This record gives sequence, structure tokens and C-alpha cells, in this order.
Amino acid sequence: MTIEKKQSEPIEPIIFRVSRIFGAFYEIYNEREGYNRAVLRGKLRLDKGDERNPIAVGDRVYVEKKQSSDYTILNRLGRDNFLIRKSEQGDSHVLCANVDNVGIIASLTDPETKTGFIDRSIAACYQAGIHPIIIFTKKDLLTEAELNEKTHFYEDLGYQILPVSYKDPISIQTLRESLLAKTTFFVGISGSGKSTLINSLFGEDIQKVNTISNSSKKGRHTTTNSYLVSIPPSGYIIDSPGIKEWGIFHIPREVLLASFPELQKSQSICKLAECCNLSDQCEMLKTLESGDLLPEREISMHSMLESLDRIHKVRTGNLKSGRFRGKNK
Ligand SMILES: Nc1nc2c(ncn2[C@@H]2O[C@H](COP(=O)(O)OP(=O)(O)O)[C@@H](O)[C@H]2O)c(=O)[nH]1
Ligand SMILES: [Mg+2]
Repeated sequence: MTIEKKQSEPIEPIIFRVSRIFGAFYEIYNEREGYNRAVLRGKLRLDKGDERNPIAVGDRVYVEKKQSSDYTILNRLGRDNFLIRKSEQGDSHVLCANVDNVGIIASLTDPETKTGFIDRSIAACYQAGIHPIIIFTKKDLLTEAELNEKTHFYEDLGYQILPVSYKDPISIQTLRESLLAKTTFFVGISGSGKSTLINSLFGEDIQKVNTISNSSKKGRHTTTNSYLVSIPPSGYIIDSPGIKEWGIFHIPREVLLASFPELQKSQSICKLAECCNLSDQCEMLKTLESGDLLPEREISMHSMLESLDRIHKVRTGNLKSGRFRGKNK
């Protein structure tokens, strides 16, 4: 892409990735120029339409650098994928864009991350077509037998799992190798050991290193606290604020069911060419009700399906009017 400036002076825009958002300011990163601060071109600001923010952390953007070393974001490149979280109130939020993996940070103990959190995160990954890696933290606090019991549950379902401890450098190295040359979104409940893990991967305290972020912090205007950081020797991590639960209200019911490997098998034997939208012929529903799933799995799926029912009640109040946006007044 070439942008014409005063007709005679073409400018080659540079591609950066958005590493952090502070209200109207964007922190952008590329390997050659490091972290820099940018603003959005005026027109792009107006074009944003329905989206609360047209740019998410992880987006690739065309940037113009003026002589004064001010950076302006001209355009956003198309996204490979993106992850969103939708709350019960109908607020949806693009968490990040262009990611290869989601690292689900699940602490084995102190506090133990509930399987409900892991399963909701996996469902969100499934919907977005992004590979989940379950990173079990604090493995040093468990015996070998306890560790095996907890991790085999997900491993047997076919998921990639990585048990780690910041006290075990080999486990950190193994994790580093699986993240090589990839962009990985880290999600976890607070206290799960996410910051400790990122610092271990980075080699020092990331919050202190990311100086641009600190100098341009705009407190009240911050729309998202996620940030992208380049991890040596290659690859990126996007850290997200600790959350209680991944809101899955944007996920269609049949996609939620298909996010369970046990139910995917039933989906593949379904005789209908198109999804039946869960008619009584739905093979996935039949399997769910047949009692063939492990009890924990069945409880988890029913809990997720019940969450979807809750949003339908909210929707009757007409989300478009904005009545249920923001705070639940
Ligand atoms: N024993 C042990 N404690 C850990 C480990 N990782 C984190 N912690 C502790 O768990 C607490 C929460 O960690 P933190 O990284 O702040 O969690 P975050 O809220 O997910 O960012 C801190 O007291 C850490 O020292 C681990 O691998 N082993
Ligand atoms: Mg933290």
C-alpha cells in the first residue's frame, strides 16, 4: 500500500502490531522500531461504526511516521482471527486479534482453577478457531500422583497440556519452546500465576521493562488492560487482566456443544448435511443426555448451556436500545 502525500511525496507505511491501548492513544510495536506511541488517523476514528473500538491488541496496522516522530495509524490490516468475550449485559469486547494459541493459565491449587473456567475458555477458542494450550501452574505444590490425576483428565480428552512451575526452569523452557514464533493470548483467573509465568518467560519483570506503557498511562481512559509483548527469542504473548469467567454469550448453542471432543464424535455421525439447530434428531444432544459423558463433563456442559439461557432473558429487554449496555442499571 502506498499513501500519496501532497501528490509528489509517496510514503511507504510501516506495519506495526498494536501492543496496548490507552483510550485515544495506541502503543505499537515492531522489531525494528520497538515500542512507540501512536494516534488514529481522524477518518479511521469516525469510521468505527458499531464497534466500541476499531482496533484491538494484536491488530496489525499500517502506520505513517512523520518527521516529528509522531506515529499515525492509517489503517488496520484484515484479521486472521479474534477473540471476544460477551457479558450477560450484552457488552462484547474484542480481547485480541491475530493469535495462534490461547494459553489457558490454570492453577492446580492455591487457588485451584475450576474446570468450568477451563471449559468456557476452550469453547471460546473453538468458536474462534484458535488452538488452546492448558498451562497448569504451581505444579511444585502437588505430589506427582495428584499432578497426574489432574492433568490426565484434559490430556485424555485430547488437549495439549503443559504443567509448569516458576521454580522448575525445565518446565519454563518447554513452555517457551511451544510458544516459539507464535502469538499466544494468556488468560487466567487472578492469582493463577499468570504474571509470574510471563516474567519467567521474559526473564525479568515485564511491567518495569515496558516503559512506554508506563509513561503514557492514561488511567481513567484505559479501555483495556491487555498488552502484547515480544518474548525472546521469538514470538509474542498477549497478557489479559485476570478475569473471573470467560463470557460465552456470543457462542451459538451448537458450537458450544461441538467444543466438547466427546460430542464432536456424535456430530460427525449425524446424518443431516446441515446443522439441525439442535432438533430432537441432534446426535450431540442425544449423547449429552445418554449419560455417556463423565459426570464432571456433563455438569460443565449443562452449566454453560444454562448461561446461554440467561442472555435470552436479558435480550427481551432489547439490547439495541442500550438499556442493558454498560452497568446493569
Ligand atoms: N508455589 C508456586 N507459587 C506460584 C507459582 N506461580 C505463581 N505463584 C504464586 O501465586 C501468587 C499469584 O501469582 P501472580 O503471578 O501474581 O498471579 P496472577 O494474578 O495470575 O498474575 C503469587 O504469590 C506467586 O508467587 C508457582 O509456580 N509455584
Ligand atoms: Mg497478574
